[in-house]
Amino acid sequence: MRNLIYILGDQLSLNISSLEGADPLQDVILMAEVMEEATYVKHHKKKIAFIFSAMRHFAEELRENGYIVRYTKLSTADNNGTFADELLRAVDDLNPEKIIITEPSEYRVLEDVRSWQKQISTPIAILEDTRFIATKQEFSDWVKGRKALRMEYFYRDIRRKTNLLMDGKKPIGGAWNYDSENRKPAADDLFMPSPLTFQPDRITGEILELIETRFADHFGDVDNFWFGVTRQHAEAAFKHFIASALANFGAYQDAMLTGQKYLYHSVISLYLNVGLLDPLTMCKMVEEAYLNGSVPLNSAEGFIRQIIGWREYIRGIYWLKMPGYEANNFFDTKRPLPDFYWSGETDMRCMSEAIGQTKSDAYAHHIQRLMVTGNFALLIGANPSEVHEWYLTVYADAFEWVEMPNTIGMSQFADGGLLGSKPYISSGNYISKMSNYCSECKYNVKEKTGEGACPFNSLYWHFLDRNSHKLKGNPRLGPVYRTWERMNEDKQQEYLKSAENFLATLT
Ligand code: FAD
Ligand code: DLZ
Ligand code: SF4
Repeated sequence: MRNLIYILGDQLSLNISSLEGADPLQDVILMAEVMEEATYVKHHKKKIAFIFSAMRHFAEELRENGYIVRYTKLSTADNNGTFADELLRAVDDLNPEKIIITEPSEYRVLEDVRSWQKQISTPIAILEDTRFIATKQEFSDWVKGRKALRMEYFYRDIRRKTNLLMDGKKPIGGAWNYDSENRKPAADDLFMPSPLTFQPDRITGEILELIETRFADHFGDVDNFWFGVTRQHAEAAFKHFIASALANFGAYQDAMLTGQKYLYHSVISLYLNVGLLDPLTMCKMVEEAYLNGSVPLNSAEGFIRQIIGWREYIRGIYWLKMPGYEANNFFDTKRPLPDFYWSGETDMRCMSEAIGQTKSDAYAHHIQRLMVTGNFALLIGANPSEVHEWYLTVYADAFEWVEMPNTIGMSQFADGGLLGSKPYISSGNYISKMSNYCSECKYNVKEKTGEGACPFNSLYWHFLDRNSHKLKGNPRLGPVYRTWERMNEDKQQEYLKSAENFLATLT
């Protein structure tokens, strides 16, 4: 036998670099469901079901393309439970000339892969992951000589590089972004699309049974599994998004509504992150929808920016700062995450909605993650590494390279402002403006202090007051601090006392 090609659970792409030049007659592809990966955090049940099912369907796709696949199921009798053990077993059985693997997306696994050569004499080739638009090298070149690493400037370079929505050297429409048009609250009577759903087939059915027995103590519901698990599913889901939701994506990107889990979001991050969709192809489809007049520019540009801007930038930051990024704790906070992050049982309507749908569907959209659960964790002074572990556990799209900078950097400001120019914090007012949650909440968003008042209101000032030595010099927070200082002392004390009382109730 010639080469043994190892494909990991988020490398489910036919154009993955490890398959380039593969010989279906002589090479063997190795894929393995391993307990170590399924339990390094106690992933949401639907996330494990999705990944295992997508892996098994990808193995079928490879076989249909003529490849020989050695696939270890979790239930295989001699599965020793780690990537390395499965490799050693395969090498013993097959005696390959060479092992080929595309570099893992996470530092933790990359370190593991790098250590294999010490245990094995067969040469191991670790290839670059070419499925991103910017290479790691391009990102570190972009960083050189810059004082601030703001996404916007990186994004503009990638727009130029990809030529997406460009008119020569200028952005189509004359502006690089249309954020000012993209902050509308949604009304309940608007037509609400929903993502394409899929019935579990025999393969997924078998996995769902496995999850019920082997991962019963993991977070989340496994019933009503509706995710796509094949490339065809993912492509159909994305086309459905373009046809039914993209036009409104821009305007209502930041909106939240009770009972509406998805609004006009694409719900494709899970497919994209495991390799069932290709980022550049997706952006070209969105550009085409704009050029043929089906969607407005603010939506097309807004969506493309998420993919070629935020997603690529976040990956760049991860590799720039690993290892060690996870240990950042700028505010030096230690509070454990309250139990209701796992149960969803809280009187705060915004939190119970966001956590409830996280539990049922392993999904919440960006503003729920950033301005509800993330905002609350930051305001109460939760330990950022616990917050990071929560986000990594609960979302179907969560892989450390994308989750960690979003949590440690964007949401918790634990890196002290490498990624964001100020902390994403708000009082209840922002949530009230962007959602209808408050009208159904036990707390009163208009009340500033006292038992019935929205907790976000006093926590907001408590956060600013207790961190003023670290934040007061931040020019973007100047006006807020001036408002705080103008308040009379009794009022300030009322806020602080109210927040203290609330914090004392948290378990
Ligand atoms: P849409 O709103 O439809 O956006 C389209 C696509 O843009 C997404 O599918 C995603 O691929 C990309 N995108 C948008 N924003 C970001 C971003 N900030 N970073 C990277 N890509 C982005 N995204 C993940 O893919 N995995 C994570 O583990 C993850 N963890 C997050 C944790 C926190 C605290 C926060 C604030 C954000 C996190 N995000 C994460 C980013 C974002 O919330 C999700 O990508 C998005 O909600 C996925 O839903 P969607 O597919 O409907 O996205
Ligand atoms: C997330 C995940 C899970 C739950 N299980 C597996 C698995 O059993 N086998 C596998 O190859 N990949 C799995 N994954 C995805 C990996 O964690 C992902 O490929 C690595 O994080 C890459 O660094
Ligand atoms: Fe959330 Fe406060 Fe509104 Fe209740 S009143 S939903 S706690 S923002």
